[in-house]
Parts: sequence; C-alpha cells; structure tokens
Amino acid sequence: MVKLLLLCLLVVVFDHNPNSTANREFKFKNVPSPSKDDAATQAKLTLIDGDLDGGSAELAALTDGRLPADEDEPGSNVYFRAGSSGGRFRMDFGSVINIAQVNSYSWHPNSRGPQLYKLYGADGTDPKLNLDPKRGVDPASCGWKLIALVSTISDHGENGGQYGASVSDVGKYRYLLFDVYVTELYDNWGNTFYSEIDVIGK
Ligand SMILES: [Ca+2]
Ligand SMILES: [Ca+2]
Repeated sequence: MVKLLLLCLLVVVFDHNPNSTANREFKFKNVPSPSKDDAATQAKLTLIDGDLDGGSAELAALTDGRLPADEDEPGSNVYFRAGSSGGRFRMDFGSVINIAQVNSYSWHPNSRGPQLYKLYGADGTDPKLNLDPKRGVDPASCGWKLIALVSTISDHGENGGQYGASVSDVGKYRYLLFDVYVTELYDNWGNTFYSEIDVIGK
C-alpha cells in the first residue's frame, strides 16, 4: 500500500508491510530500507517533552542502525509512555546540513505500528528560536518551520505491521523536531514503536 500526501510542497511517501509479510529486513516497495550510516547516526538526540515508556529503548535506539528482529520487541523500539499522548524530541546535526530525506520506521503487530508526527526544522539562525518548545507551544511560533505532517493511519482499520515513511527534499537545517502523537485513543496502547529514523544528506 502506498499513499501520497502533499503538504507544504513536500511529498511524504509511506509503505506498509502487513503482519503476514513483515520481517527483520524492513524491505519496502518505495521507501528505502533503514541505514546504519546516515546523517542521523552522529546527531545528538534530546527529549523535549513527554516520557518514554518504562519498556522503551533509550532515545539513541532511533539512530543506532539496529532493527527489531521480531514484530513485538519493546526494547528495540522507542515509544512514549502508555496512556500518554506522545511527546517531542530534537535532533541536532551540529551544523546546517542539506537534507534529502527523513525516513522513519516502525513495527508492531497491532495498534503501535502506524506513525503520526509533525516534522519541524530550524537552521539555528533565528534569534527567537526556542530549542525546547513543550507541548502547548507551537514550534512554528518560536523559530521552527513546519516541514511535513507524517501520517500512515489508514481509514480502514489496518493497523498492524511494519511502516516506512519518507519525507523528501527536506531542505537545509541544523535541527529537526519530531512532534510525535499517539495514533489511537481506544486504549492505552497507541504510542508507536519507532525502530529507526534516518536522515539522508544530499
Ligand atoms: Ca540509521
Ligand atoms: Ca534502531
């Protein structure tokens, strides 16, 4: 399944491998497989708001190039606390880089598979830049630019499996902010199992 969503002139593509075919190789039709050596590998990750779940891996697991071997491996994924509405974290590349793609990967057999987040960027030159905007503060009001809304949520209840989402032609930024949302509110288990986030430089 492939969907195209045009927002802010940026194309977000996502792929879904259903439970029956998802495996540790994270191979997708259109989205490239996760990378062990991309611009995010050396980036500094900082939690801005929200709490990671007690069973979640450390934030660094998002960029370590390692992938879960199975569909339900909490310790190989990063996810916000059960029952919470998500949170925010920031990536710092140390200097401005030209970003071709931001690719995010997730895997869970049920409601923690799909992804929902807003991606913001900042080059660090705006004097009113707030590097740590908490929930309730619109990043766009304090020096961040909204790059894309990434949503792999389907309208026909197909939740489980493996997802890869790719934002292309992102632009020149030093910082990326991921504003990550719970994907369903039927129970406490709607925070996505994020396995890896790659940032591909130009
Ligand atoms: Ca990576
Ligand atoms: Ca990882």
